[in-house]
Amino acid sequence: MNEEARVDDGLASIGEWKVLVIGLGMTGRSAAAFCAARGARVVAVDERPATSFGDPATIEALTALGRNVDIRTGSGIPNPADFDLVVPSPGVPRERYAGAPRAWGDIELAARALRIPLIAVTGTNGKSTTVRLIEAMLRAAGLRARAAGNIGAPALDLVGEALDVAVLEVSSFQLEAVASLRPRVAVILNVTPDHLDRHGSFEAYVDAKAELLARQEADDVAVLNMDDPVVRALAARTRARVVGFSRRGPLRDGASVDTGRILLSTGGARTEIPCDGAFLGAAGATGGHNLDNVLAAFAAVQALGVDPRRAAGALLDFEGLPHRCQTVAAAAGITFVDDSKATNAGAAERSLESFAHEPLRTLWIAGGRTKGATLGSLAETAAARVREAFLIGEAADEIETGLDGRVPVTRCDSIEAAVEAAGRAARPGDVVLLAPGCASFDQFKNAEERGDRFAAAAREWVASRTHRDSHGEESR
Ligand code: UMA
Ligand code: ADP
Repeated sequence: MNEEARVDDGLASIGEWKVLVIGLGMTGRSAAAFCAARGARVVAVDERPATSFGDPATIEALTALGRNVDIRTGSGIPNPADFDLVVPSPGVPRERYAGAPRAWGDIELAARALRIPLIAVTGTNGKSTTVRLIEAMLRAAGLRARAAGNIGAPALDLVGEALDVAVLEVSSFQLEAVASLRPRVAVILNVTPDHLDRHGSFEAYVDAKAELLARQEADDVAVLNMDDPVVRALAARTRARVVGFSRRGPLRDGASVDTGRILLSTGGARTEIPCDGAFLGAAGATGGHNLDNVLAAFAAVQALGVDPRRAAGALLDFEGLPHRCQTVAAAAGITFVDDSKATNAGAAERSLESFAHEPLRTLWIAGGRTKGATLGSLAETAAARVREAFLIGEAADEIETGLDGRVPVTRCDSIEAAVEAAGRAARPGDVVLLAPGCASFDQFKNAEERGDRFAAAAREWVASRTHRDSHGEESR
């Protein structure tokens, strides 16, 4: 069946269906509105009571839905088998809608409705940064591009927009509820243990990520990280043309680096991009993971037929995203870096590698809520690079046990106490790095709030230090 016919079939029937939307967060609200606008009879349910939807904008959005949608809050989930289609929100695990005749998440609905090429990005870390890079690069090349998905704007928001290309950030949760998703360009950045509490095992987590490639065909492109053995192995699970990226060496078909240049090789032709774009330079300077994101983004836009030299213009004013390795305060040679979005061991390890150029110059603030994975090689990296760890939250015991006496540990009740203690221990040339390696939900609303609290405490420390210094008082 050709792509157009399949798309029409899927969405033409929705008007005759009973649809169950589970969850009334941003995804559920967008999905309920989308299905109701196409004539479906929609029941939208959230297990939270109505009283917990306190934010006026959310209540307004729910009220607007109410005209066409049967909204049930604080109630159990009806039998999925009684509906033609179930649209689970990403936070809803599979077993909650077992027995549904069809389970299409918002990404699946959007993929059916959007008649433009999709670039879809997944991976354990770097998705949001890469998606924003790709969006900026496509725009620099003159295309109408917009990013959505797990980045924080529902994919269905893109339907009806005048766009040439959609850039979707897709999480492993969202990939549990796809059926026909076939991105023109699929990007997999890296896969290291995360969300194992939800998926049950690393293998199941990898399988979810592989869904992005599963229905691609020979005229599609899979952009894969050749430096990551798990991702490299996924090449065997797609029919798409594989384009690699690597920081370690040149590739026949893909993106790599050479001194001062990015090399893009495709079908025997080679394009060289000088590393003089500001973000390119910064990515190179930290030596690290952002270079992966830049390489992946170049490979993705080139796969869509965009001239990478035009796209490179976007890197001049791309500043990276907040809470990802962001310097938030500095004084007396001591730098405070907010990498609150490092919510798993893999991201925290890359972070320690980026900032600890000299061994033992890093004072590391870590901890929070774990997601079922162990520290793994993060413990060795910390032992080699961290002078002292300041542990917060539920996971403090587990991290201290994992470090096994190789790094001195101070327990702190709050992030403010951790900044204070790290500030006391800091010497000129040190980095106080928040790279928690854990989710934030034990002590904060989200990772953004955790990062903001860290930054505020760091600025306060800097202000009081400057005050003490200017009054000639003892600073330590
Ligand atoms: N709910 C139920 N029953 C359940 C589970 C949830 O009723 O079994 C209800 C909750 O009470 C709540 C609603 O569902 O009211 C929340 O749904 P949700 O958790 O799916 O959240 P959304 O607001 O729809 O946001 C989701 C993503 N959330 C999750 O994956 C948990 C957002 O990613 C994403 O930005 C948004 O869709 C738009 O695509 C967040 C995230 O943490 C940022 N993602 C994970 C990550 O990046 O690591 C995967
Ligand atoms: P995601 O959307 O996958 O969570 P982000 O771009 O928001 O990715 O970054 C999340 C965390 O991962 C941050 O701590 C960031 O410093 C780190 N990070 C970014 N890119 C990479 C990468 N390519 N590899 C490993 N870690 C990365």
